[in-house]
Amino acid sequence: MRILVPGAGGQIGSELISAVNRRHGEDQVLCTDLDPSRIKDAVHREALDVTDAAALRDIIRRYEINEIYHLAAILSGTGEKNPQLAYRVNMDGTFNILEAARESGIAKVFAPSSIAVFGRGINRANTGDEAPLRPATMYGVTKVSAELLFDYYRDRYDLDVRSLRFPGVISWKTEPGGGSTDYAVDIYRSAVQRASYTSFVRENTVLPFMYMSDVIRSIEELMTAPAENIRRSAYNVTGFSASCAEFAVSIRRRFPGFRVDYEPDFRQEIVDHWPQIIDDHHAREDWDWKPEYGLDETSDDMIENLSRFFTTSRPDSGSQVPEAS
Ligand code: NAD
Ligand code: AKB
Repeated sequence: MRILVPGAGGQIGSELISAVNRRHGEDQVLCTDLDPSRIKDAVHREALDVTDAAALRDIIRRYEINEIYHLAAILSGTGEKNPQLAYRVNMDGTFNILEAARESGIAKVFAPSSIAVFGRGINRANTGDEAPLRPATMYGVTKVSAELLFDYYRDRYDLDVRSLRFPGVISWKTEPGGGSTDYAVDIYRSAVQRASYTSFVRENTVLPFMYMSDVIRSIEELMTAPAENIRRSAYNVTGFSASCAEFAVSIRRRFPGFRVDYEPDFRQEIVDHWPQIIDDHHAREDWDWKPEYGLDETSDDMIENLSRFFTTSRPDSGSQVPEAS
């Protein structure tokens, strides 16, 4: 056994598994989560709470793990409802992963960061890698701290840990897990199921996003890049930027009568601190990052796949795809 994927049942994990299986062979991949029954497409799955350092060490030893994709986390929306939980899972969990990796001589670790590392004092219209890291959420605080730990473990222990600051991730296979950019997934799920959607952020709120195919490719490209090309622990990456109104326009190309109403909630204040446009030129220069999906390509793929799944997910079809909330 070689690869461990903690948090495999989540939005990114549920799709990264297939890519990791393809590259390493599914027999070589152990997928874990709090509730492993949520994990699909895995030959080996187990329950693992990443805050339990002893259990993590035991799994790494038993399965002879030598590479980790650490996806277990509490995201920004859930994190602002329960900052103590976000601190525990994101800080203790990440520290436990890095310590276990150091102790066991793990070859490589991937752990995502987020645009939530940014906050006060940035140029939101062009946020580069070196912009100030002064987040306004507990989620952001834990992501900045994780990045500092990545630097420390790289410098002090020569641990090959690599990270990407993802923007809002858009995908159709698994519902998003409590982030403030979840509206950009929910809007598609509503579009294919009903004629309207009520957004929890304002119409003119612009944020950066990435479609899941680009997310998975960026992880693979980062993780297979030669070590000498990796000049920072965490890289900005982005796909495209759009306002909620622009999502609606893109969706109306396929559903002309689709209506969007706006009832901003506590997540509006969170995203008001985040970048609108990300400068990811370091990723482009160091390991040739280039996104493939813009807004309309994302809309077309989301609508096509969700339409197919919601059609086949009627009670008599046996599909697991959940209803849009
Ligand atoms: P998600 O919420 O969908 O999945 C996270 C998984 O972690 C869940 O399956 C959850 O059960 C699991 N988890 C929570 N607490 C745990 C614990 N104590 N022990 C083990 N597992 C636990 O999140 P995601 O969207 O898949 O995010 C994966 C990573 O990518 C996170 O680090 C997140 O911060 C980062 N990220 C995600 C986005 C996005 O838009 N999805 C954007 C930027 C960064
Ligand atoms: C969230 O909204 O919390 C995530 C993220 C941008 O990190 N989607």
